[in-house]
Amino acid sequence: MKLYGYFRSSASYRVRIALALKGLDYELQPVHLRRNEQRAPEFLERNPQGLVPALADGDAVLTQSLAIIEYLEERYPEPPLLPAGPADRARVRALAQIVACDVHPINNLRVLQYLEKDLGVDEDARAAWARHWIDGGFAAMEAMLRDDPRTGDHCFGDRPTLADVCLVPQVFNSRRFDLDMARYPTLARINESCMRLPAFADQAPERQPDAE
Ligand SMILES: N[C@@H](CCC(=O)N[C@@H](CS)C(=O)NCC(=O)O)C(=O)O
Repeated sequence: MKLYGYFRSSASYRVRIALALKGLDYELQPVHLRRNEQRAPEFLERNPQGLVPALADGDAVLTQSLAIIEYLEERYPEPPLLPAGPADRARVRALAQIVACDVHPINNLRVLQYLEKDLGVDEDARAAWARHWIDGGFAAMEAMLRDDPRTGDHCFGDRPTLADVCLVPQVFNSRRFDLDMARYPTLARINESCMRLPAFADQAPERQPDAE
């Protein structure tokens, strides 16, 4: 497999964690977002959306981090990243989608660049924008997780799931906007539990070969 990604991309970080949790080997092909390599014709042939990550597996080129991770889950079921029961699986997916569908898309590079270049929004206001939308998602996750008996060392029980795979990169991303994690003690605790595992810690952006 070949992963097209960027060290600081949180969607790429999700896929790196999933690959690591499943113990899968792959080749990393960096796509430098600040140099706009995601918009180069050869990358657009792989992903017409011009976004990382993309995962090539044989002739298939997969895009969208959650679709990629679900593909890995189906192809390499062990260890599972989703619990067994349908309602539990829906809960884990819901937590993951708060980050992946409702928080991250309004804070990614192209959105922040649009705010800056097209709408003239200054740096402080862009950071306030990001904090506002991350806070909305994190506050909801905190409320869902805080007193729920299904919460353990991780978002669901004591083993990492898709929800943790999405949470940790978003926590990393939030530091760039000076978000105060003390407001979300359960999320902060789960993030620490995850970062004690090599599959999460080794995939941190600063540890990637393309890190600057
Ligand atoms: N929903 C997509 C989001 C992908 C995405 O936004 N990727 C960002 C990096 S985290 C990107 O490639 N940004 C390039 C740009 O904004 O130009 C996924 O989960 O894969």
